Amino acid sequence: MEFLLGRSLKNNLYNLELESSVRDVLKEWNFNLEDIYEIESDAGLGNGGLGRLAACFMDSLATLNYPAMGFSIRYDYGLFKQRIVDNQQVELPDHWLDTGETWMIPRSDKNFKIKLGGTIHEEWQDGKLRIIHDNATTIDANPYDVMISGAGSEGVSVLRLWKASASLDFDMKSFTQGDYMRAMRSDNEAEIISKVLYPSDDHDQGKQLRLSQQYFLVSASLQSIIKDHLKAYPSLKNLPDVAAIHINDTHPALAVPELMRLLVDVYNFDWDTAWDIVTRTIAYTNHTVLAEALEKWNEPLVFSLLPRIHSIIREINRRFTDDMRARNIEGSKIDHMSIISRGVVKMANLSVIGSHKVNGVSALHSDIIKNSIFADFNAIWPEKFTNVTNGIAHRRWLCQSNPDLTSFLSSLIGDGFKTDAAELEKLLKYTTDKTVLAQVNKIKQQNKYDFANYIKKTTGFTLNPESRIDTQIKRLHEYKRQLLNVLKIIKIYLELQEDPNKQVTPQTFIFGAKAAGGYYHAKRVISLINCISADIQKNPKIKEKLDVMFVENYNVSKAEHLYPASEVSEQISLAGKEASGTSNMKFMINGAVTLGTIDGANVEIMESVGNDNIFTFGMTADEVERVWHHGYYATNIFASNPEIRKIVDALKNGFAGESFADIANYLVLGSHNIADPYMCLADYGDYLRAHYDMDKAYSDKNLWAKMSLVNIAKAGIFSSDRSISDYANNIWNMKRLKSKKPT
Ligand code: DL6
Repeated sequence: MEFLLGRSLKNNLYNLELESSVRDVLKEWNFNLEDIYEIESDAGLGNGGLGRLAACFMDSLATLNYPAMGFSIRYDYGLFKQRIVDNQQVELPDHWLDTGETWMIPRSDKNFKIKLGGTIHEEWQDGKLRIIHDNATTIDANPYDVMISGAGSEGVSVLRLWKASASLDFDMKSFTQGDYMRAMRSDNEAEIISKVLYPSDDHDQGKQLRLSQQYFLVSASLQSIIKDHLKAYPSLKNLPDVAAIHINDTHPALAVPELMRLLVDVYNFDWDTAWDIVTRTIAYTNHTVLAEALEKWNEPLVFSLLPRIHSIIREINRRFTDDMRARNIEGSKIDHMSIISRGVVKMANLSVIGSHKVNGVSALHSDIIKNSIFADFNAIWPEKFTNVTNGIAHRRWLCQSNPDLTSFLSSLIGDGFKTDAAELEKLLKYTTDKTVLAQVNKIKQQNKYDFANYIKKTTGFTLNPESRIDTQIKRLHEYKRQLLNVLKIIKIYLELQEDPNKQVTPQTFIFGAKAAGGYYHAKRVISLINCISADIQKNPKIKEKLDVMFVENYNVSKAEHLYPASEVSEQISLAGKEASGTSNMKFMINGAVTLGTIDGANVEIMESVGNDNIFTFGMTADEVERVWHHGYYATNIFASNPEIRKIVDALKNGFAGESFADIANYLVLGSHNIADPYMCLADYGDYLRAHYDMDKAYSDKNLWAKMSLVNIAKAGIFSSDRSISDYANNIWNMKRLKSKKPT
C-alpha cells in the first residue's frame, strides 16, 4: 500500500551516471542542477519506515538485476503536508502530482476491473457450477508505471500505481438511461478509492474506504501478474516456480483469498491445487507487534463489501481449523489462530496461514513474533518463520546525500563500496589514523555548516553549527518516546535556567515528525517540542548552549539534508516495540553515533560496532515484559526522584505560555490510573546516564571521530542490497538476471 519514494530526479541521474553531464549542460544555460532538484515534490506515497523500506528495496532490486515490480495506489494526495501554526501541527493536502506525474507512464493497455459490493450465488453453466456476482459496483483500475533505475546495472524496477475510475460500462448504462446524476456519483465514488493515503502508521484505521483500497490494490495487481504470466506460460500451474508475491505487512493480505478466487472461479482450479499455488507463491513480512496496528475487520463489513472474498476466507478458515483439530490443538489456541473469530477477520492470521514464509525485520523482532504474537503458529510450522533484517539504499542515503564524505571514503578504499557496501569494512584500518580521523571531523563540521545555511534559507531559524547536532527523526508515536528525549531536554533547560554559566556541551536537539491527524497525544508532544523551542529562542544566552528545533513537514528530502549533519542518533523506543527502525542505519552510515535502547535493529548495530561505539541504555525487551506484568508504578518513580518531580512541575507550568499538565499527568497517572504504557520514567535515569557517557566521549574529538568511522565501516550489512539478497535467496528462491552490459 505504500512506497515512500521522495524525489526521483537525483536518484535516476545518479544511477544512470548522468549527473555530471546534465550538470554541465545546465550550466551552459545558466541553471544549477541543485536548484532543479529542489523543484521536485516528494512522492509521499507512504507514512514512514514501512513505505520507505519498500522504496529502498526497489532501488536494490534494480541494482542487483532482480526482475521485480512493486504495486501500489496512485494516491492523488500522499501523506499530508505538515504546517506548524501557533506551535501546533496542522495538516494540509499534499498536491504531489504537480511534478510527480512527470515520472508516470499511463498504461491504458493494462486496465482491469474490480468488483465491490453486490451479492453472489451459484449457477450451473455448461455443466459446471459457477459463482455469479450480481449488482456489484465495477471500478476500473488504470495503471501508471514509474521506472526506478538501478545503479551500474541494466536493471529497472517498475512501480505500478493504480488509479481508480468509474467503469465505463457502468457509467454508460446510467447515461443511456438518462440518469446523469447517478453516473456522476458513481464517478466520484470510484475515484475516491485512489484519492488519499491513510496517514496512519503503526495504527489500524478500520475504515470501509481503507478496505476498498486494499482490495482494489490486490485485485488489480494479481490480475496484472496473472496476465503477464499467461503471456509466457500456458497455465498458472507453475506460478510458484517462476513468481514470488510478497505482502508488505498485512495491508495487502487480501491477496491470499483474491488469488484463490482468481484460480478457482476464473481459471477453474480445484481448491487443493489452488491453495498449493497460493501458499507456495505468497510470503509475508510482519512490520509491527503493536496490538493496535494489527489489522482486523468486522466480518459484516467484509461480507457486504467483498461477498465472494468473505466466503473464500470462511472456507480457508474452516479447513485450517479442521486441520488444527485433527492435530489435537487446544480449542483456545485454535480460536487465537483462526482467521475469523467473534465476528472479526484477523488479517495477520490470514497472512501467516496463506504464506510459505513469514519474516520479521530485525533479529530481535523476528524472535519476538515467534515467541509472542505468532507463537502458536510457530509451534506448528517452525520452518515458516525467518528473519530478514531491514536495510537502506546506501547509494541514496550516503553517496547521493553526503557527497563529500563519499568522495573521501572513495579516496581511502576505492569505489567498490557503492555497489558492495560490505567493502566499507576496509575503513577499519584507518581507525587509528589521526589524519583520517581529523578529516572525518572536518567533513561533519562542513556538513553542519551547510545544514545550518539550508535551515536559515528555508526556515529563517538560526542554528549553531558549532553545537552538537542530536537528532530524532521518525513518525511521532508514543512507543518511539520522543517524550523521553523531551524530558532530558527539560532537565538540561532547567539547570541552565538556574545557572546560565553552567558548563555544558553546546547542543542542538532536532526533531522531525508527523503525527497522524487523529492522534491527540502525539500532536501534544509536537506542541510541547515547539513550545520549548519557542521559549529557548527568547533566551539567547541559553540558546548558545541548548537549542531545540522542530523541522516542519519532515519528509524524505529533508531527511537527506539531516543525516549528513547529525552526530547523535536518538533511537529510544521502549525495548520490544520498534520492529527494526531504519533511521538508525541511515545515521550510522553517515557517521552519527547511536544513543539507543536495546531494541529493533539497534541490537544488530550494537553487535556490529561493539559496545565501545554505541551508547545503550534502558530495560531489555524481557525486562519490559516483566515490569509490565508485575505492574508499572510511575507514581513511585515520581515520588522517589526529585529531578523527575521538577520536570513534571515544569510541564505543568508550561512553556511559551502553554501548560502541559495533560502530559505531566500522562507520565505519572495516565488515564484510568494507568500511566504512560511506554514507561518513559522507568528508563529516564539510565537514559541520562548514557547521555552523560556520550558527553564525555564527545569531548574527545579524536575518540568521537574513531567511533564515527567504526559506525560507517560497519554499516555495510545494513544496505538494502543485503536485505534483498536475503529475500531472494531464502524466501523467493530467485536468481539475479545476467547483465548484458560488457563488464
Ligand atoms: O520495517 C520497516 C519499518 C520498521 O523499521 C519500523 O520499526 C516499524 O515500526 C515499521 N512498521 C510499520 C507498521 N505499520 N503499520 N501498520 O510502519 O516498519
